[in-house]
Amino acid sequence: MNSPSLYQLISVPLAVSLSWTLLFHESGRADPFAEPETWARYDVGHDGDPSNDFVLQPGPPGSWDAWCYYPSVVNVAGVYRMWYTGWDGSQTRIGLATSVNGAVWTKYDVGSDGDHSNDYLIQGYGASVLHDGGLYRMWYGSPSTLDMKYAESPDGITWTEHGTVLERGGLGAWDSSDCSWGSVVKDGAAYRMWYGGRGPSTSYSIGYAVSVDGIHWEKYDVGSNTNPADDMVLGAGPAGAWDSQGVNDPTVVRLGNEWHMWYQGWQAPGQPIRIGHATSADGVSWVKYDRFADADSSNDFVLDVGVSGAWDHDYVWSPWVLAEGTTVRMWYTGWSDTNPGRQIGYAAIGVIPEPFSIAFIGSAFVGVVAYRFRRRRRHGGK
Ligand SMILES: [Ca+2]
Ligand SMILES: [Ca+2]
Ligand SMILES: [Ca+2]
Ligand SMILES: [Ca+2]
Repeated sequence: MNSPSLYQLISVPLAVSLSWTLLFHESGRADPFAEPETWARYDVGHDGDPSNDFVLQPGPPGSWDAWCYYPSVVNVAGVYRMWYTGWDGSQTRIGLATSVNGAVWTKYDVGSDGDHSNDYLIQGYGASVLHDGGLYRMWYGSPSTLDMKYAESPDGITWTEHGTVLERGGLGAWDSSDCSWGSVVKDGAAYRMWYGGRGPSTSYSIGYAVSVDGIHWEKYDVGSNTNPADDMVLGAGPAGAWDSQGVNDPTVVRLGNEWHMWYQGWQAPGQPIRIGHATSADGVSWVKYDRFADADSSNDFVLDVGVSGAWDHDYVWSPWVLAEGTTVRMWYTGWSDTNPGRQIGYAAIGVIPEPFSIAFIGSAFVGVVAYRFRRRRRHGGK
């Protein structure tokens, strides 16, 4: 599986068209890069009430999507399509919802029968979908084998499964117990995947694989030592860090000449799960964002849990990010013990789209959210 030629093939530097910085300057906004990176949550109902701010309604109790989580979103011709995971208490399946603004979603009615009980498309969890060459292509977790399967669809609705394309590592590998939670990006002639995994005695970390066709993948060998124990490219932070116990569920986009990853991290059982951000020039060496530039890694998450009473007061995780012009959008999973299902929320940064500016969260923002993607060398992303 170790083919240097494959890496040589995809290591050609990307052409950088219009830089992210330039886009913001051309937008005419004042100081859009001030710290800290601050995401605006969408206020469902425009009522200032954070208890109702999930954008995808869960199905009825016992239904296939009584929990809704792990969103993957693409924008095709101005319509957002979200594949999300549903849970009925015993199994995970993937369904589809559509939206024209990212905030108001309509679930796809399989069979056009008004019956929601059959509205799932495929067994699995944690989809990553690309619209690629007229096809929808999905990489997703296999509930039975905890590795990565692949499926194709002409319309995003009817899927043909092709089985496992990324297997768990062997004995001693960092990802010998779980190898899923992917984010696949097409980059010229190459496909790049960042994915979550763990071993029997290791916490979740994030690895990297490349492919020329999206089907045959080669895991990246960190250290070029043929040792799969050290092949994670982003790991838990040091003691005291907000993500000291593990990281998972990456979503990766390219902005300017850098890769940007948002991911979930956590400190300890019972502590919040939050969302953080890292950047990389090559997809392998990642630098975690140092919020407030204070070399203190306890505060480096970029999306904190919601306020008391919010629908997402206890955990926020599984981000999915789309960068579109001067707006970066995030859909994410949230949970609170007063709202015990799993639901999907929506946040944005940059030039905030219209749904946010109508009646945004108190006085926190006035149309534009200031932020900055800083690069601070800290603990090397591992
Ligand atoms: Ca609200
Ligand atoms: Ca139906
Ligand atoms: Ca290695
Ligand atoms: Ca910090």
